[in-house]
Amino acid sequence: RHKFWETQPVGQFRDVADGSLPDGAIEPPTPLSEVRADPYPLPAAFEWFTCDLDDDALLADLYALLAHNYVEDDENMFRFNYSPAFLRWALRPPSFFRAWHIGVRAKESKKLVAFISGIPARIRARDDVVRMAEINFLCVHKKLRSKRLAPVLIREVTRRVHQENIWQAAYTAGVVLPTPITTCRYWHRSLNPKKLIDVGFSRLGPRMTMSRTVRLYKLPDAPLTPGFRQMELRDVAAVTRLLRSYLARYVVAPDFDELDVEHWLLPQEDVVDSYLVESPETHEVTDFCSFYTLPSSVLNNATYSTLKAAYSYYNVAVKTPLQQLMNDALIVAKQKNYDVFNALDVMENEGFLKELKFGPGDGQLHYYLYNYRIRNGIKPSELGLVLL
Ligand code: MYA
Ligand code: JJ1
Repeated sequence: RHKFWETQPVGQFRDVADGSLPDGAIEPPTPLSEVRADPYPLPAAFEWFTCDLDDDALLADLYALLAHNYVEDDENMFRFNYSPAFLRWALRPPSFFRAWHIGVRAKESKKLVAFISGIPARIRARDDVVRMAEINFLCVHKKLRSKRLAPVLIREVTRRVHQENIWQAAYTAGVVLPTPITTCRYWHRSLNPKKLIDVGFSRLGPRMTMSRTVRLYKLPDAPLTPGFRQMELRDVAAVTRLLRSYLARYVVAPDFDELDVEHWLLPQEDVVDSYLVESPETHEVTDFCSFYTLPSSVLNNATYSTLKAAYSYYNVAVKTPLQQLMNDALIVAKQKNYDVFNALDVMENEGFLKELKFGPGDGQLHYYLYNYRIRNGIKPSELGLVLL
C-alpha cells in the first residue's frame, strides 16, 4: 500500500493495535560515520541545489514554485500563497541549517522544480524534550508528479538531518500517511462574509440573506480588553514565561526559549502578529494571543485573486477569558483587513470556536512524528504544537 512509508521508522498501521511497543524512539541513532555521505541520486535531468534564502532572486524562485504548485483544497479552488517574507521567517529560525533548504533544479534550464525544508526545533513529548527537525514545504512541480520524486526528497532531507545528529522529526500533512499522532479539523471565522461567499469559500446559510449574514459576523471597531496591545521586544521575557508554563500542560509541544519567542512571536507585518494584555494597574503581562498571515490564491475567479487569511498561532489566557482574548484577536484581524480567521481544534481552541462563530471547514490536518512512537496517539486538545 505504501511502498515508501513501509520502509521508514514511523508507526505502521499494522502496529496500531500492539499496545506493548514503548513510547519513544522507534530505532536508535546510528554512528555519524555510518550516515550516508553523498546525496541520493536524482533522475539524470535534475540536480540538488541548496537554497540560500538571503538571495532575493532565489527566494523569488521558491515563492513562485510554491505559489503555483503547493497545497490546494480538495476542490482546487484555493492554493496557499506564502509570501517571500513569510518563507524567510519560517525557514530561518535560531540556529537554522542552510543545508536543510533543499531544492531540485533542472540541470539545463536551472529552473527550480521541487523543494523540501527542515528547521531545527526542541519538541517535548510527555516528559522527553527531543531535538527534532520540523519538515515543511515539500513540493514537486505539477508536471513532475507521481514519478516518486517525493520519497527521494524525503530521504535526502533525512540524511542531512542525520548529519546534524538529529534522529526525529515532526510534520503535518493534509493526506493520511502511516501514522498520525492526531488529526485536527480546520475551523473558519468569516470576517468579510460577502467576499468569502463571492469566491466560493463559504455559502449563504439556509434562510439567510446577504445583509443578515453581514450583520451576523459584525465585530466592534477596536479591541475591548483594557491593556490589549501589540507585543514588543521588551515583552520577550514575560511572553516566554507565560508560554512555557502554558505549553507545559500539553502532551506534545515545542520547548521555546527567549530566542525562539523573539523569532516566532515578535510581530512582523503581514507575517506574524502578537498581542498581549498588560494589566493597567500592575503592568504585568497576563495574557497573550497571536496569528500568522497566510493568504490563498483564488483560482478561477474574475473579481478576486487572493484571500487574506489569519491563522491562530499560540494563545495563552491566564487572567482574561480565552473567548474574550480571541474575540479581540478577531477584531484586530478585521481592522487589518483579513477576510477570514482560521484555527485548528488544538489546545483549548474548542472552548471558543462555536461561541465566536467559527464553522468547521472541509479540511483536516494530520500531525506526524518520524522515528518517535506515541502509543495510541493523542487528542487534538492534548497537542500544543502549531506548524506553519
Ligand atoms: S505537507 C505538504 C505537501 N505538499 C503538497 O501537498 C503540495 C502539493 N503536492 C505536491 O507537491 C506533491 O503531490 C507531493 C508528493 C510533493 C506532496 N508527505 O513523488 P510521488 C508520499 C509525505 O510519486 P507526488 C509537508 O510539506 C506518498 O504517500 N509523503 O508523489 C510535510 C507516496 O509514498 P507511499 C507524501 O504526488 C512533508 C509517495 O510520497 C506526501 O509527485 C513531510 C509518492 O511520491 C506528503 N505530503 O509528490 C514529509 N504526499 O508510496 C515527510 C505524498 O509510501 C517528512 N507522499 O505511499 C518525514 C521526516 C523526514 C526527516 C527525518 C529526520 C530524522
Ligand atoms: O480552507 C479550507 N476549506 C474552506 C474552503 C472550501 C472550498 C471548497 N473545498 C472551507 N470553507 C467553509 C468555511 C465556512 C465559513 C462559515 C462557517 C462555516 C464554514 O471549508 C480547508 C480547511 O478547512 N483548507 C484546505 O483544504 C487546504 C489544505 C489543508 C491541508 C493542509 C496541509 C498543509 C501542509 C502542511 O505542511
